[in-house]
Amino acid sequence: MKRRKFIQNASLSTFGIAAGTSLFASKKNIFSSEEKSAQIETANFPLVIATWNVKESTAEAWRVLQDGNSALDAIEKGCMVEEANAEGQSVGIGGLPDRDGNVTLDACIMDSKGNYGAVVYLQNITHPISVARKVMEDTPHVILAGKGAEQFALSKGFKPVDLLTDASKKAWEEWKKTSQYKPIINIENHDTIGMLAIDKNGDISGGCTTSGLAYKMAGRVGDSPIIGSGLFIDNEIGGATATGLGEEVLKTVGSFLIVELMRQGKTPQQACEEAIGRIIKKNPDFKNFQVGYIALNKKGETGYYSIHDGFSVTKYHDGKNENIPSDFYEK
Ligand code: SD4
Repeated sequence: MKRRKFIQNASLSTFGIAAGTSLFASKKNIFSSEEKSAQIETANFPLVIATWNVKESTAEAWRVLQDGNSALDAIEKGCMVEEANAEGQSVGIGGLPDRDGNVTLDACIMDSKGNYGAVVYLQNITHPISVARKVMEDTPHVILAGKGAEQFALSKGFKPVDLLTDASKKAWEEWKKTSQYKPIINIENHDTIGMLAIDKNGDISGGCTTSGLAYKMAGRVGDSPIIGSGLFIDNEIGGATATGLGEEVLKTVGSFLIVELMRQGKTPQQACEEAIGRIIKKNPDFKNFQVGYIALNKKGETGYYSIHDGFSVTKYHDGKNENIPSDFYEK
């Protein structure tokens, strides 16, 4: 206690000595330079970035941001577009099932105040991102799982839906002929959504929604709904989110790691690269699986990186909605 107080006092007085004279002598200058930097930074707002090629989702999020709504609203509405797309086989309706033929969804959402809500192993509901938001806003908890999550969703007026489409059922029946389980690089079909947004006020929120790995064991939960792994936001610093083989993201708590690296001064790009490097160092099998990260900092700067070729991001900024290929480690 004493020591901490001493350190606090010491740093305060150091600040006073180092900056004191100019601070008080030129208060006016300080304010004007702050205003200047605020101008430069807000020029980057609003902005939305998401994993994979999901232009319709980012366009919806952008529209919500342009209307002056919060980053949180933009995230929910943007993610909902892909969840409702029955052709996408890794999010919401149409997602590929587990090995028993059940479509089970994971999602989470985190706002600029540090609030978080998630659902794991949710069945029969098209919009897990919205249920996650309800968990965050309407319950004293942060994660609801399985039947309990489904009952909660129904109690909130969500309609029960059969999420297994003919195309996904067919793919599952084909898979059953060999029942060979191995993560296939980029099986994600390029639409598992991790999304980060910064609104006009410079506040950051994020979301992540997925049907998880195709043909996973019944009961398996991935990184996407787990705070710090599939998603993390700290509105003082920035946010990060992940896609790919969730087990590897979970073991390295990837999104939290990226935000902490940015806190230490790394750019979003450097932080994503270091988080991928951490996985590569720990798991020599990295040639056989994919992980991709995206990150956004408080200035509206972005970064993205993956282990293998094939990962891309969609960024809506300055009126432009672009799908951009990511740089990657394994060349
Ligand atoms: C998972 N990370 O359940 C998810 C899958 C994914 O793009 O992101 N696919 O492991």
